Amino acid sequence: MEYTNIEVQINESSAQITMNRPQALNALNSQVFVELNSALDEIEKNDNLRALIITGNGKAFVAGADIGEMSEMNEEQAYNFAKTGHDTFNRIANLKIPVIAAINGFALGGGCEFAMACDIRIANTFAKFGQPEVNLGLIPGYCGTQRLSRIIGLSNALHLLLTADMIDANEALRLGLVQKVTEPEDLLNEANKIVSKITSKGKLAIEKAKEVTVKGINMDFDSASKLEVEEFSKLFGKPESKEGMTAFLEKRKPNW
Ligand code: CO8
Repeated sequence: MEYTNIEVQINESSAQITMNRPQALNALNSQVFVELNSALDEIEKNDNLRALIITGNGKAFVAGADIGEMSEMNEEQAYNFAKTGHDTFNRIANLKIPVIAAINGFALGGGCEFAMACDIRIANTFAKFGQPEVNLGLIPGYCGTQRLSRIIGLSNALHLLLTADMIDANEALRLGLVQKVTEPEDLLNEANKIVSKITSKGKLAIEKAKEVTVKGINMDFDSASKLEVEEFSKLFGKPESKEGMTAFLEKRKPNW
């Protein structure tokens, strides 16, 4: 597919999606979701990929769902638009490979929800976060009510959701919404450093560490513990763990 609202870069072992609708601060409209899903198809099919970076062009990561498009919607259309966002972001959250959001500017409303569907978030000092939907007489519709409270806790989430306050990158770091803050020129370097660390580990171990953690947070504790034991023990039947442990004992780097 030819992309006009996003850029997709496939490297040897990682991919990057750059949101590229800067004239509308990368706002999410129906066409953006079509392109995002097509990029995800491409990424899912490529077994060489070990990590995905998502970032934005211009002064926004994503400034939310497209308010112009939403203003024309009836209830049914809004339901479908919200469902498309849920499905797309759940796809990202459940992607086998880790996803790093490199947040270069505004991450508001649907943009903050997009970032929260990613596994790790780093931000530059220009980044701003918030769930301003109540300013529009709306609530988050891409799972922000659920992901925000799981990431920063119930009261911190309600504080942001109910006041629509916009917070800067350092406040986001303090709340645990992002894991690192960088200078603007260092953002992608830092994201790629994380990618390099991830790609130096066992491929299956990385996939399973993500899968069990992401699935587990939405399960009851006993079921999630059971899932961990099952997936942990299955790794002992794989050459990757044999090589990892042997390499440690032989005081050498694993040859995955
Ligand atoms: N949708 C559409 N266009 C947008 C959006 C948006 N979310 N954000 C910015 N733009 C456009 C502006 O309209 C403007 O266009 P134009 O130049 O044609 O007038 C252009 O981008 C540049 O924006 P500004 O001139 O406003 O730039 P500023 O630097 O002055 O301000 C802000 C930046 C503070 C980010 C400001 O643009 C803003 O407040 N944007 C809206 C932020 C917002 O409210 N986001 C939440 C939207 S609601 C949402 O995301 C719900 C998600 C769930 C949806 C469920 C589906 C039904």
